[in-house]
Amino acid sequence: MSTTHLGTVEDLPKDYYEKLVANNTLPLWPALRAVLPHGKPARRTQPVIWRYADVRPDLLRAGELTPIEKAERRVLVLCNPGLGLDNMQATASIYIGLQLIQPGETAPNHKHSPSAVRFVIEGEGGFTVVNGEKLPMEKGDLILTPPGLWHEHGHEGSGPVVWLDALDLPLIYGIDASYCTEGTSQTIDKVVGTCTARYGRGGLLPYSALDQKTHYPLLRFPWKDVRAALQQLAEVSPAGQLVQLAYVNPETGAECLPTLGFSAIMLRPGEQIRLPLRSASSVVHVVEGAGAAHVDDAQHRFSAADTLAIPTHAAVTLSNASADQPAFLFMVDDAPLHRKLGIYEVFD
Ligand code: GTQ
Repeated sequence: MSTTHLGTVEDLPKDYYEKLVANNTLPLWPALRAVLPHGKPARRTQPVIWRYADVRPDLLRAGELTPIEKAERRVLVLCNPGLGLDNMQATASIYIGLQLIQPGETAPNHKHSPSAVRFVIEGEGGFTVVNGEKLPMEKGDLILTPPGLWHEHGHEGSGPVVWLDALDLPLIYGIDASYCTEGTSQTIDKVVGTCTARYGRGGLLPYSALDQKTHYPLLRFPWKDVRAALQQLAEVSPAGQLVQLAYVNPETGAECLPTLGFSAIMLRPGEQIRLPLRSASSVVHVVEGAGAAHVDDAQHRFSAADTLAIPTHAAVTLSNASADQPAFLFMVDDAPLHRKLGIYEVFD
């Protein structure tokens, strides 16, 4: 049974309603259907696309206008218009920014309660230091900066380095739990390549990991490995099956951060494929290739380095525009959060 005729504010005596408000109270029933709509969420998130060709010149200009010392992090935030441009939300739970660092610049050491990752878009010579380990940033690499771990960025190459930041900031800020601590530069106490050497091969772990788990063992996922793994997976996947790899914690096999999930998708030449319709929201970033995305009633053409917001409960079809080259996508979602909350659903 569904109630369709709930009482409104206008049904109530004005003085009664004003007294409720004066006492910091409200009647639920006029607003009940807004917060508990039937069947599926009332989504404010729009399926928007941010084209790299539009954002890149503005980001490079920020490099001229604002010295790094005046920015701490030189970032243009991708804001979903459906969620209010001031709120720094690509989807309701996911923050996305494009960060620029120029040669010789450093983004100082800090740690914070939100979880963050970097996904490298262009440039060579960038690095992030996490937990005393210097992590090289090559195009397409995923670098984790888990909640509460110190991290700082630098650039030893030439030309601009740009990466995509994904954070659970809207969630952590929304529960009044977002804060940051600044620190002096970290002492690097590990050899470059340590965590990928120890944990970077699926199915193999340092023997000691059987008895002693590390909280966040693998902090860098090189794109060259992900791309090769996708191609291998594609070879054994029948046509019509989505070629998608999850980035996981190699010790547990579970998602690598508490709230945000990461995956990579390969669209085979000419492939058109539906994503499972599910409760989670996501952001898709184009690593390589071009194509189109149908998201509910919207359609967007995409090309390399574009970024697309996908609302919760959205029907998504992706297609590769090339008949002879694969396309590669990186996806951030809030599925780990949904799973922890017990609200994760796949509808087909
Ligand atoms: O690089 O640590 O886009 O702390 C927003 C907040 C990047 C970072 C962002 C941050 C960072």
